Amino acid sequence: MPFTKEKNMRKQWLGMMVVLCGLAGTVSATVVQTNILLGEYELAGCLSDDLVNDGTTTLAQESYAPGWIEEGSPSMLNDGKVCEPDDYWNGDVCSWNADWMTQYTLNTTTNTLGYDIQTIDIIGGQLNGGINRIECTIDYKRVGDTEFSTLGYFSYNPGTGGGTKLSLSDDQGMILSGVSELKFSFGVGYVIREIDVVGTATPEPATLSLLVIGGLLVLRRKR
Ligand SMILES: [Ca+2]
Ligand SMILES: [Ca+2]
Repeated sequence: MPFTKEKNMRKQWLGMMVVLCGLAGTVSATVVQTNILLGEYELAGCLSDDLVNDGTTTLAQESYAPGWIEEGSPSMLNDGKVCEPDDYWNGDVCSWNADWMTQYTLNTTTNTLGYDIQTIDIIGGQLNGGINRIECTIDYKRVGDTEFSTLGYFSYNPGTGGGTKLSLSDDQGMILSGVSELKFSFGVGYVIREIDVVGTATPEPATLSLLVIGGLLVLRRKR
């Protein structure tokens, strides 16, 4: 094969790798927010096996900003419950009177590429139709990031009714890829009961690797 032709083929493969890598890193085409309002004395259900739930192998660490908790505890935000059986009125809520942040570090020891996030649900509301608005800024880090990036500020204030749920998804099926940390920042005076983050370990780019290896083998044979 003439040298220039081989060089051109290498350039083509390099270009394809760049395009494929770019596609693999594409996230968050459009985040879709869905608001759910239930009646008084009704609460949305939650998950106990999501990525950030207490006790799951995918959650490595959780931390909270210092502040004044008015009622409950931030640990109630990921305990897999929305109420206590013996305290249906206000059990399993976290409310606070200062700007507040809760942060979840995902386990990247085994899943070294982080996690693909499909949905994020924030569940809140007093059962008597009292405070049920949800306003939250969500920040994230991907594996290797030193600084947080902002996914967005999301709010839902129905002004009436009981339990609320702010649900985020993506029109392409994945909100973020390769995530290692998530941070939820709230303002003053919310009643939040659970944060569910659904996702899976970010897969090895097996298809991409096979394509690249295959291309290199073809080039090697033709030399
Ligand atoms: Ca949960
Ligand atoms: Ca809870």
